[in-house]
Amino acid sequence: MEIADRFPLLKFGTVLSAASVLLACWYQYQSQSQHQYQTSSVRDTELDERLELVLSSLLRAEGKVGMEGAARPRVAVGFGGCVDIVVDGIMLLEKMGVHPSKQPFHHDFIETSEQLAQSFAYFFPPGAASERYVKNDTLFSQLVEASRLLPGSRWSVGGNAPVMAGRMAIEGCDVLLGVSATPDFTGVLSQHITVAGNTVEKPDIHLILEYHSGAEWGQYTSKRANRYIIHSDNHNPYLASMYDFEQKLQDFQPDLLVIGGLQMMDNFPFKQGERKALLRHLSRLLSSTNPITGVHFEMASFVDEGLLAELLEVVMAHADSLGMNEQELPNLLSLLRGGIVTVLSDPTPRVATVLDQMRELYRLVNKRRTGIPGTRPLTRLHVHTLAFQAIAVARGSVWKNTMSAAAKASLTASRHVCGSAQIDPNKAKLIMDESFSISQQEGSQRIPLLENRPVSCWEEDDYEICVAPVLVCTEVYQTAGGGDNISAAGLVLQI
Ligand SMILES: *[C@@H]1O[C@H](CO)[C@@H](O)[C@H](O)[C@H]1NC(C)=O
Ligand SMILES: CC(=O)N[C@H]1CO[C@H](CO)[C@@H](O)[C@@H]1O
Repeated sequence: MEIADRFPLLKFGTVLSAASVLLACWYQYQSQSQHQYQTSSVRDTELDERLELVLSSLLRAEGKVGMEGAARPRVAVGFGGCVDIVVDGIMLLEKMGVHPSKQPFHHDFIETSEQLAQSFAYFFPPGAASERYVKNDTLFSQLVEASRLLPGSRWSVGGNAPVMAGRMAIEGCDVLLGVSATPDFTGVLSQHITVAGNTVEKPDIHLILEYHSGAEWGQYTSKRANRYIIHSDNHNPYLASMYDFEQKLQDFQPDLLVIGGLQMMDNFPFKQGERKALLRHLSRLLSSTNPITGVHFEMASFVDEGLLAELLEVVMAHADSLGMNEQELPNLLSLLRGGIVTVLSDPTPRVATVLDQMRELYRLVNKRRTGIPGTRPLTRLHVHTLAFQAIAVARGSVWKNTMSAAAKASLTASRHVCGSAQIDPNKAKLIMDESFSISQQEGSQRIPLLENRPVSCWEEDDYEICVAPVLVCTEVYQTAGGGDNISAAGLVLQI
């Protein structure tokens, strides 16, 4: 049960503070763009040169670690997969006769078209990504049917695990992928990916309702481009591929094991005890993993506190490495601090804010795990945001090349969102400031962003932190799947 239903005031508070954060960002953005506008004519050439220099320096940093000649790293990735149908969200809602609701509301799952209208009205104006389970087969089938016929709709292989697996195969790894797949699905995967899992007749389908910045839906206008995802998975929540994956894992002997896609369990109507049994099984699988195999867990958008708390205890506790975005970091941290998940956070946080949150997460997670048998200390934390990449790695741990990994993660973000392997500085901007403070604490050190050495790395306590600016794509091709491509690209250079 959603905690806000039990404490209505708390929820109001959360929404209120999220709204004021968003408002603050909006003003900051407004004044920044005005500032840019006034000075742009004078600085155009200077700015272009600066972006080109940052780009060439990032490329140099990425290229410092060559994979040529080395044996292909072996990576196992689970779980789940789906077919994504990407549509224009507003067009789909209009076609379905789902009218803008006057009562925006954040529902944990969707049962009626009225709830869909309320939920969409909640996330669309701020432009916050979200993902919801539809607990009504009739409604979901109607939405899928309508999407098929919608002009401009496109299909692709989706799901966190297949996207990460795909990226790693492209980057030179041999991959074992845990997924319940149809023969068609398996057919389109890279030859370097081996599928482990049961065969299914009908794939799970995810509907990706995309909208651009400034899109209008009745009285609502979106502040930034993003997506609202709905699904009604039958296979993914049961982690059905886990058993075959587990068996093949013995022989595969991966250098790295990556777990993601567990948000498909969020708010799924399991029978009593079913979810717990599945997670117990996964927990045993992880705790019996060879200690020389690194374990990475990729966070996602979770709203079910019970699930997230359980994951923290039985799944994440076995991971040496965690990956997440700027929404998922405060969400997990908030749970670690005292137990409430956050639904909306600042979509463009400052470096200092994120680094402070990372330090706290690192400390709290390691404190919880100390002395508990079967758990591993957290030695790597990667946070991907729109403006920058930040990776913290424990000194003396197995993770290598943190500087190059941060550069590669940053370049992958630009490549993915612009939809092109070549990055065009004319389609990019830097939104990170010319220098950043490493903490919000007064008197903290400031680090300048140097164009010829854009990735900054330094040591603190028992870990090293690297921060790389992102050349933010201004002509968006695709945002969905971004986090998975970025996280996977960063990991490849660190194993
Ligand atoms: C499920 O959706 C259908 C179609 O929109 C609707 O007619 C029906 O009332 C919904 N069922 C429930 C239980 O809300
Ligand atoms: C544009 C880009 O690089 N995105 C990629 C994310 O990863 C998948 C592979 O799983 C590619 O197909 C996408 O092109």
